[in-house]
Amino acid sequence: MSKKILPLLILLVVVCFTSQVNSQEKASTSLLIMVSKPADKPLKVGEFFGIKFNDILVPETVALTKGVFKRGFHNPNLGCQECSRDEQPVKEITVSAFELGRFEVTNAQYEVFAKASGRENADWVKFYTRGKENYPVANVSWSDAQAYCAWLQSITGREYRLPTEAEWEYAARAASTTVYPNGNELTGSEANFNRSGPDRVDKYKPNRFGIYNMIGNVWEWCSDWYGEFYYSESPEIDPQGPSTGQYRVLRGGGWSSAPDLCRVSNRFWHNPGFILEGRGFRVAVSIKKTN
Ligand SMILES: [Ca+2]
Repeated sequence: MSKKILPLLILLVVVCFTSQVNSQEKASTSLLIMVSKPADKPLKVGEFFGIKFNDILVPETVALTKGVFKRGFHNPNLGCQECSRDEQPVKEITVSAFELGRFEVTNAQYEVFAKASGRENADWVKFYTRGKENYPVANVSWSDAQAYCAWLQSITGREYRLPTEAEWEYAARAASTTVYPNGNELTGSEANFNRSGPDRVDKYKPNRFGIYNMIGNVWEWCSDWYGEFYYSESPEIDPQGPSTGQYRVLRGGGWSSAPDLCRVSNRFWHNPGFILEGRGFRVAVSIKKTN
């Protein structure tokens, strides 16, 4: 009898052990899903966009390969009213591989930093409504955005920073050569513009690179100083903007912008301390070159 029972006992132990391992794997996976829910799916209370680094919520990024694109306004025959000479001349620009936030930085992500750095009572809070954790952080200055990136760098050891203007346009175009990423017109089903407030960071379809809301929702701070004539003199590989200046660049237009301001080549600027409701940002991460 014992010869018959022994194999059954062994089988039972193996089944129990396997079940425990599977449940641990499932628990681990569900923890990951909790913070990196696929976009366009409803989030439950307490679920936030982002990934966890040592249990700290940080933005999810998309790795972009090195590429070449034509920077500037390519379509002068369209008679754009808002196009200015700062979008000329059109040049082929090479951008090295880098990572860019899949979404604009959210209130939930920024709040972690605000608590850690004592900025809980700063201007961004005046615009932050509870329940809007997955909306873009707004009312933040270029200096606030820089401080957030520096904090991310300090806790992760990764080179978080703001994207350059060239990186921003490369990612926003996603290989397009038109006025907007999907053509020469922009419709209300593609982006949040001409409206009264922000939308959740995954509200509209992503572009060809899998990145959301490059156009509209919040204007996005870039790392560069603004230079009106910079496109005439800039290097063609990884331009970083003028070495000095008075204003920092913003791109993409925001929820209250007219469509012309949301053109993918449009350039805007503010003092680095300037704060307004429709201004936010997304992060970039440098990829170390191996050669
Ligand atoms: Ca945006």
